[in-house]
Amino acid sequence: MKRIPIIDSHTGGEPTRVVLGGVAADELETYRRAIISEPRGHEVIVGALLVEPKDSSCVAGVIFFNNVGLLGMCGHGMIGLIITLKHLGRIVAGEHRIQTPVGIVTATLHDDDRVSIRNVPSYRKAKAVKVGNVTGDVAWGGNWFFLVADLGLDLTMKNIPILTKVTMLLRDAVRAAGYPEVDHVELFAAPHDAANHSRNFVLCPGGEYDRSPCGTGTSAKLACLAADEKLAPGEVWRQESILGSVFEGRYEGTTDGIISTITGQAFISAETTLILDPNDPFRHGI
Ligand code: PYC
Repeated sequence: MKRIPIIDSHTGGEPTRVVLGGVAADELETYRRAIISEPRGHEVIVGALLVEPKDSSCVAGVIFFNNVGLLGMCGHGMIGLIITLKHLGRIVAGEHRIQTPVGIVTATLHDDDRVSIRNVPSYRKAKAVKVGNVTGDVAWGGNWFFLVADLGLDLTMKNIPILTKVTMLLRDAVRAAGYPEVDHVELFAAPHDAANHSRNFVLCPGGEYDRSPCGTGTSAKLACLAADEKLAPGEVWRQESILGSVFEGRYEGTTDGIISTITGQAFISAETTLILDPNDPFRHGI
């Protein structure tokens, strides 16, 4: 029997599964789908494999992954990881550096358990890219996004099938238009709660939608707002998800783009061990 200890959490409704052991970084591809996909998981889960950091100033290293591959960074996942490390008694309130494959992220665990993550640098690569009759920006926030404002579709739960279909078509189109790196698509509309600035729908690489407002997507949005001079450094941007959960973002300017800080909250939802029975035909996931 293969045993993989995990802790599950969710950040604004979006799940994170932290893998505490049982899988080395070079074995991740072998076990990735067993950890994420049915029958032990669900396609929407983002995995976070804890690894030894190469940089000794970091409290941990992490490799994020999902049902189709690896993720450079993951905002909601980083918030979930920090709450998991607190749950394990490995960290207390304060600042903690975490090494990711795309750079070091500084996370602050606040006394009230909110978490702020100071993300890797974000920037807009291309403004007003036209795909058919849709125009959007291509930006990096730790992952690659195509960001489209006001497509005219209501960003509500009942529209999730059509929003998923449209964003998948947009992703194919923007890749064909010369941006093959784009694997997330983010639609924006007016917020439902007047306390917020915007509502989003985010298509993730494996075809699922982000239940949270998407940390890296919010960083990409801030990079576009900064480039358009629509948001000043230090000003707060409240991004609402399709569920109504909220991340608060702000940025500092740099010559290479922006450094964004995203604040949210995560909750532990399970602590268990996955078991892969060698006789189970679905031990590696469906
Ligand atoms: O919060 O950055 C994020 C994220 C990426 C994919 C799912 N969530």
